[in-house]
Amino acid sequence: MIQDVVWYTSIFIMAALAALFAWVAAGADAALTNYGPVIASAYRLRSWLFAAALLVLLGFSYRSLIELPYVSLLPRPLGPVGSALATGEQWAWVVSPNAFRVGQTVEFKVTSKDVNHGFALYDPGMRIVAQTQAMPGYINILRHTFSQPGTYHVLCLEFCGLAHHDMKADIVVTQ
Ligand SMILES: [Cu+2]
Repeated sequence: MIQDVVWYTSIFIMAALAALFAWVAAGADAALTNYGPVIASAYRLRSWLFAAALLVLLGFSYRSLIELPYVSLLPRPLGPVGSALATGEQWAWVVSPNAFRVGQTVEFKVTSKDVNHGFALYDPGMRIVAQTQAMPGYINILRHTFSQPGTYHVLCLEFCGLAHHDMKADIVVTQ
């Protein structure tokens, strides 16, 4: 249905454009010999368009750069920030410490002992709430504020070998 509407609309617009081109072509040999004023006004319009485009570009650049450094976009902790080290290896997660309080913001320092892993944090209802890469030789910072009590789970999101599915760790969050 919608395809038909788009199709007939396109046909109509193309036919109208073709008719316009034919009309301009038919009148092309009519006497219009003084192009000077036309060229001058076209150049004026072009200058205005360039200035407008520059203004828009500068506006968007300012708006996107003002947030730098983007660290400020991390969720603002309500209280003190806890810290935990999360290390992935074939095939386990070691998260230390692994017990936190509700409302606590935890800064996970995520790394790997061997190959790339995907650090994924799941809430007690098995909904993913945060994730980052775990890479050997790098530490990625992941902040999460625990909003409900229960047992959270850490799983691997990147296929890393035979027992990839066995990479599980628990994090207990209490009131
Ligand atoms: Cu893995």
